[in-house]
Amino acid sequence: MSHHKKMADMFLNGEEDEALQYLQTFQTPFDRMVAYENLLTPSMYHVGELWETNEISVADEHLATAICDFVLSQVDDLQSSNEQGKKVLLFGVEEEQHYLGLKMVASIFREKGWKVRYLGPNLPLSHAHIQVNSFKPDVIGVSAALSYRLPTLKKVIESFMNLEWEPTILIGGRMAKKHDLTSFTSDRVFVMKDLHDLQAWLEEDQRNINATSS
Ligand code: B12
Repeated sequence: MSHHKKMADMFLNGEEDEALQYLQTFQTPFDRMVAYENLLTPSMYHVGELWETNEISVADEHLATAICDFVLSQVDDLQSSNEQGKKVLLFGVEEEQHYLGLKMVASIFREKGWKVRYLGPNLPLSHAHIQVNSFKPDVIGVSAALSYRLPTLKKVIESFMNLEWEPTILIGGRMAKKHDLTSFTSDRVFVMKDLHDLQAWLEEDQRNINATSS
C-alpha cells in the first residue's frame, strides 16, 4: 500500500499518535514541505475520492480532517528559522470551508521566519481589509477550493490591488490546480498550484533580498 493510503487509513481510524509517528519517520531528514505535499495532501485527496464514491461517510471525512489538522499542528510546532521581519496574511475567501492547504502555507512561511497572520477560512472581504490595513502585510495569501469561488477571488484580488504599499498577492487552493488562472496574474499577483511553487517563490524572494542588501 502506498504511503498516502496508509496515512489516510490512520486518519479514518482516528489513529492520531500513529499518524504523527508515521509522518515523522517516513523521510530522513525530515522536511516539512515534503511531509505536507507528498504525504498529507495526497492522503486528504484520497479521503476525498473515498467520500465521492460513498465508501466513507461525512463523519469519517470529518474525523480524517481533524486528525490531519492535529498532525499538521504538531509539525508546525517544530523549530522555525529566526525571524526575518517580513509579514504575510493568509485567509480563505468568503464561504470557503477548506482550510488545511492554507494552514500548510502558514506553516511553511513560519518555518522561513516570516511573521504570519493566519485568519482561517470563510473570511468576508470587508473583514479581511480591516486586518490587512492594521497588519500591513508584505504578502497576502488567499485560498479557494471550489470553482464557483472564482468571481469572489477576482474581486478579492482587484480590491487588494488598490492598497498603497503594494503587497504581493499569492493565490492558491484546489481551483488553482484545476483552472488556468494566468489572466489573474501580474507582476504582483502569483498563482500557485502547490507548495513546490510556494517554495520556489520564497527562494527567489530571498535571493532578491540578499541581492539588495549586498
Ligand atoms: C475535507 C474536505 C471537506 C471538509 C473541509 C474541512 C476543512 N475545514 O478543511 C468539509 C466537510 C467542510 C467539506 C465541505 C465541502 N466540500 Co470538500 N473536501 C474535503 C477534502 C476531502 C479534503 C480537502 C483538503 O483538506 N485537502 C488537502 C489540502 C492540503 O489540499 P488543497 O486544499 O488542495 O491544498 C494544497 C494546494 O492547493 C495548496 N494551497 C491551498 N491553498 C493555498 C493558498 C496559497 C496562497 C498557496 C500558495 C497554496 C495553497 O497547498 C496545499 C498543498 O499543495 C476534499 C478532497 C480534495 N481533493 O481536496 C473535498 C472536496 C474539495 N470537497 C468537495 C465538495 C463538493 C465539498 C462541498 C461542496 C460538499 C457539500 N455538498 O457540502 C462542501 C463545500 C464547503 C464549502 N462551503 O467550502 C469536492 C469538490 C469537487 C469539485 N467539483 O469542486 C472535493 C474535491 C471532494 C470530492 N472528491 O468530491 N469538504
